[in-house]
Amino acid sequence: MDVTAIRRDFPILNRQIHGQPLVYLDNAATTHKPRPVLEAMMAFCRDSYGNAHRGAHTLSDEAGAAYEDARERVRRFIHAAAAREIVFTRGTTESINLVADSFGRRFVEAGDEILVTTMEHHSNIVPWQVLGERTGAVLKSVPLDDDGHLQLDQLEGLITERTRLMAVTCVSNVTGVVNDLGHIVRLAHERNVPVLVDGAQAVQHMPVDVQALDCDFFAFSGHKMYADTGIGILYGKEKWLEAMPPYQTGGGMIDRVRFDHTSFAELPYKFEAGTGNVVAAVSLAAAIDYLEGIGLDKIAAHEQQLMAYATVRITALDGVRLYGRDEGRCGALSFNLENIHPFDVGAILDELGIAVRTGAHCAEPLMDHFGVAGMIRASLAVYNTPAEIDRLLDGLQRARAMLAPDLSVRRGAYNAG
Ligand code: C6P
Repeated sequence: MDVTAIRRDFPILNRQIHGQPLVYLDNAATTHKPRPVLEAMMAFCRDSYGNAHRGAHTLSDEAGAAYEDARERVRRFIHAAAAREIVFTRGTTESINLVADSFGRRFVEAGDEILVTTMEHHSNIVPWQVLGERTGAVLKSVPLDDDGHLQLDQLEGLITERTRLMAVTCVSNVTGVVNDLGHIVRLAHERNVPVLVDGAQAVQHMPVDVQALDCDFFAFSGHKMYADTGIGILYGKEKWLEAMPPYQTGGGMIDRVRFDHTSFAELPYKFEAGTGNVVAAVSLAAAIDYLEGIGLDKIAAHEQQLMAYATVRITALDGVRLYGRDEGRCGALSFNLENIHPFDVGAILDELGIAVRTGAHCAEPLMDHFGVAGMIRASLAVYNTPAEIDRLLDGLQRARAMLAPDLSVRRGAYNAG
């Protein structure tokens, strides 16, 4: 894989930040867009823009065709059986809210249980909690070991005859831990419990096959995989989506409207009320083309190599605490420097042109598990390089020298960087 050529596809990587070349290591928050994605959005807006599935004219037809073409590319990308199973949403958060609301109204009652894990992003906790408040269902959570990995030996005991659904992330947005979804789905299905997978931190890093995985729902966002914001996907097995009531109502999701009764459109339109984000859908199709053009396997190999390098270098820092075990870490790597607040490190790194995320990463139960208020997170994409990891390390050494000089002097690293 030619990373130099790939970097040329991303105009924003030429930005200077505070007079320094940008090092962008906040890809788990959102990724940047390559030229083919920017150009596809521009070409659609310039030449074919219209409201999808709404008009009798050519531009509306072209917009509708672009929207459905994007749906079909998403279907192929995650290997779903049918385009009917691909619902456009605003993002992972809306996809999960859709299931919590709609599945919840049809299948969840007081005393039932929803099972999540302690490493989930807030978007895969709060919708279930709110469902519990509305219905009287109970939220349970698979605990973590000291390294922040799932205690899978507890899973069997946590799935009961009242468990209505299990919701679990494929990859942690904090530690980069990749969960053993094959095992989880098998165990849940043995007890007739459907599984929702939060794929927000997976699809950009590894090939995904929802049929091989056999999950019941799979959610992800376009903006974390080189497409635009405002587009996400909910994959759901047809048998569930057919049984679930509409999430939002209004234009586009109806079959027939009378004041005494409304019937709803077929899948997937039943779940797509209002005008969809056609421009972002076009960007998603282009992003999928881009990823597939490089090859998900090649991207995964490049990122794994880079992650191994970053892990070795960060581990070698004095007074560093790295979270999660090294094996199989994917995309994100989080750590703290002894006696230094992560926000201060983030501010100094920004002055040096280096973008990382600091804070709780929308995963407060996970922060509580580790007993910290926040962490520094570096997260990788296809365009990152070992030289950028070196810049990060120089920046971290400089931040530590400024913020904890005693520790640095004691360890002889005051002048580093
Ligand atoms: N995590 C991060 O910096 P949305 O905002 O709907 O596109 O994605 C929500 C979401 C759900 N699940 C996981 C595992 C995620 O990582 C995210 C988004 C970003 O970690 C922004 S908080």
